[in-house]
Amino acid sequence: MTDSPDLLMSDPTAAATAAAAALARATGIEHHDVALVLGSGWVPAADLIGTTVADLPVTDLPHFAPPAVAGHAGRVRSVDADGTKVLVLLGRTHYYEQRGVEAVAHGVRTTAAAGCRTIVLTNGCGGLDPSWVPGTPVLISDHINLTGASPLRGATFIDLTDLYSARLRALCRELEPSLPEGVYAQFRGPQYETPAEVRMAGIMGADLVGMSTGLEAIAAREAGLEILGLSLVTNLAAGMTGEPLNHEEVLEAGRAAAERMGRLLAQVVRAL
Ligand code: 8IG
Repeated sequence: MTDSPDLLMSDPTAAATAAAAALARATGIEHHDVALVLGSGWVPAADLIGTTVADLPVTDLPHFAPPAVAGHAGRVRSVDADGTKVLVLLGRTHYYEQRGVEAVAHGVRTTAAAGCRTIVLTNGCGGLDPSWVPGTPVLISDHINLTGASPLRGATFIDLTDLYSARLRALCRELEPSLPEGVYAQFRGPQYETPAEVRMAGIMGADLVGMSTGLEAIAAREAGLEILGLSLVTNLAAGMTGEPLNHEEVLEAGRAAAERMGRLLAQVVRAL
């Protein structure tokens, strides 16, 4: 099928193949090894991962949407981490942008088409454990998808057991034994939760609330990628502190944690 603006909707896999081909042309790197998606709070850590080989706006690649959120950079980078070729997406398309699940999954599918076998999905999120102060990194152990959506089409009954690789979580805990684990509940957003929704998520078994990673993880599993999920708790979830939530606090927690997260990611991509 030839490329056209409609390809993302008619054949998302072909759209990802087209984007990966454009990426190879733009970066000069034919195949990448590891994908890294940097969410809110993680972008300042990007410079610490390795040597930047190429850096371009995602909109230079076919079927990528421009970033909708301040603090979501909308760039793609090829980084060399001691020989490991890391494809870094700085920013992502969220489901609440209403561009469809195809746009949400396009970045993940492009990394698979670019040769990646492993993907590290990061996000900024709200935490339900009061001991997790803003700036605490948490390994995602599982998720609860509360969006009502899926990136899959048709009778695609894929298994989500061990979606967030136990092997990769164990590897992270070898690097940083104090890393806690938690279940991530994905809400549609863009509004933050009500305090009652946060209590509901806790009763359901969630420890983290966010707006991104679950749908991407499902698309990544379908694409055959091994998945590591890392959340940065940038705020306590709504209703837990008595203070309202604001986006500036999220960005500040990311800036404050950048060095620690950068060091962690640099170690992780080298150990995969
Ligand atoms: I950063 O408290 C960030 N993203 N749903 N709730 C949800 N998403 C978030 C939150 C939060 N903080």
